[in-house]
Amino acid sequence: LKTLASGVLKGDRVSISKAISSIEDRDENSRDLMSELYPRTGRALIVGITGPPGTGKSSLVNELAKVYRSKGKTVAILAVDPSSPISGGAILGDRVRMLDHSLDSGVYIRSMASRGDEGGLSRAARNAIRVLDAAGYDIVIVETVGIGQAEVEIVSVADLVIVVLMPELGDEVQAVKAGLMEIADIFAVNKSDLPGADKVIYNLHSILNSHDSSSQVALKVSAKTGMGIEELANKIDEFQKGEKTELRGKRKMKNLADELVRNVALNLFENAEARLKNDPQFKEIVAKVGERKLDPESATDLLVERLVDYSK
Ligand SMILES: Nc1nc2c(ncn2[C@@H]2O[C@H](COP(=O)(O)OP(=O)(O)OP(=O)(O)O)[C@@H](O)[C@H]2O)c(=O)[nH]1
Ligand SMILES: [Mg+2]
Repeated sequence: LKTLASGVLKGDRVSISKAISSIEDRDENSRDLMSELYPRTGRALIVGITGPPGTGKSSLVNELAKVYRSKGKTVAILAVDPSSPISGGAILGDRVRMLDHSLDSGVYIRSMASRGDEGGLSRAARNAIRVLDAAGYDIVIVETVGIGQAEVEIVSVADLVIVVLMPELGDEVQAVKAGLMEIADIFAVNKSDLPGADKVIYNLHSILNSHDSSSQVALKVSAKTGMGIEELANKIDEFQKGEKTELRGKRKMKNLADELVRNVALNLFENAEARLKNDPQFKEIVAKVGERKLDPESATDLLVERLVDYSK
């Protein structure tokens, strides 16, 4: 294990891949690995990119990576797909587009997909980001597909969140409803080479103006023509250097608190599940509920009492 952690810290790609797999599997090494790596994190800029399917997130990530590489910065890209099981089509598509960087040792690309458990995925993604941070990448970009709560959860660990929209989507309002409004620092209206981008910007501004959103910006970009990409990278830089550090500090602490609460809930759930399955009284209680001698809520209270000693 010591060698795996030190391999990661040296930036060895094989070690990084093994470490992320260990975290995905939550195997017996993953816990010690995280405790060795965590003190060495906190250096990378974590950029979250999310938005509805097909808006051009991967294409933008690809272009952003080019900008950073031209400035000599190293980039790790984590593509997280909460909606599809392992190796869905979208991820395959991402892989193909990312071939632009396949021969560049300054770019590391990894995808993670749901194994049917969203909470588990965002937990694994958070720790995978930490591995990449500890490995020394200057920028860690996390791409998630979609506009749901799972994406919000995954991407909210980022220092900066970019929500990617496009013309003729009509989904701005939906994205806002799904909670992206609060977490977006930059709205990138991609495919602005197509007609209709101004309308999206107009709609966004009217939504932004009705909120306390002084720090949020909306930009027109095109991953296809390269329009606005430099400006997007500059906005990211500004954000990193900007005086919003206090706000970001607060956000980080809130995210950490949320993460710990979720982890505790997940661990308790798994522990309860395992213990109940091996508890002969559990079967009896289920039977009683089946016979209507006990109602489900009272049965639940009874079981919780058996499992948890609140006095501790
Ligand atoms: N016209 C135009 N097409 C673009 C632009 N950016 C991406 N596309 C195209 O849009 C399609 C989707 O691009 P992706 O980068 O895969 O989008 P995505 O948001 O990562 O997609 P998912 O990960 O599946 O949600 C592809 O066919 C791209 O070639 C752009 O700026 N202009
Ligand atoms: Mg994509």
